[in-house]
Amino acid sequence: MSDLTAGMAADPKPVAIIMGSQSDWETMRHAADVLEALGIAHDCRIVSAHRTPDRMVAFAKGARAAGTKVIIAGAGGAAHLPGMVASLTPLPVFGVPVESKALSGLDSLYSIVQMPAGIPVGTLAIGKAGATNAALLAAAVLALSDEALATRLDAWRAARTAAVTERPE
Ligand code: RP5
Repeated sequence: MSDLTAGMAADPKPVAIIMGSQSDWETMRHAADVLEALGIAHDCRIVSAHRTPDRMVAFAKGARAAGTKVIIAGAGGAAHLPGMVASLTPLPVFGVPVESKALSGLDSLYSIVQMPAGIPVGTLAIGKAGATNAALLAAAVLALSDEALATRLDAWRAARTAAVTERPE
């Protein structure tokens, strides 16, 4: 276990949200909000594939031993973080393409979604919708072995259904 993940083992959190930059937090905070609402412990970290590659390797190699079950990785532009992390851990990795200034996130999406066969990254939509849905997918995975969480997730979904009015107001 690395220095980076050593602290995580004492207080294991099933979901790790990582992002390439502080600037990604505006998007990735929506994943954290959903996990918070569902009562899922999570850890949020800035892990850049090109600015802090050693941190990325230490995180990815130590994540399973640290008790992480699912990784949500957000990045923008040449967004190699989710794929690199997926190559270093057997844990499921959900990638969130962050909307970029230059190409509105299409660059991020293409960088994340086109993984060659053998190293999967579950790729979500660009931006807030993707971050939100990454958290919901992580919750669904964890709910397979956690009945209490499955009940909370059902309630969360039922509340969303109930919030849809029959006619516009
Ligand atoms: C990527 O470059 C990050 O994931 C971010 O989306 C993008 C821009 O980063 P900053 O220049 O805002 O730090 O590595």
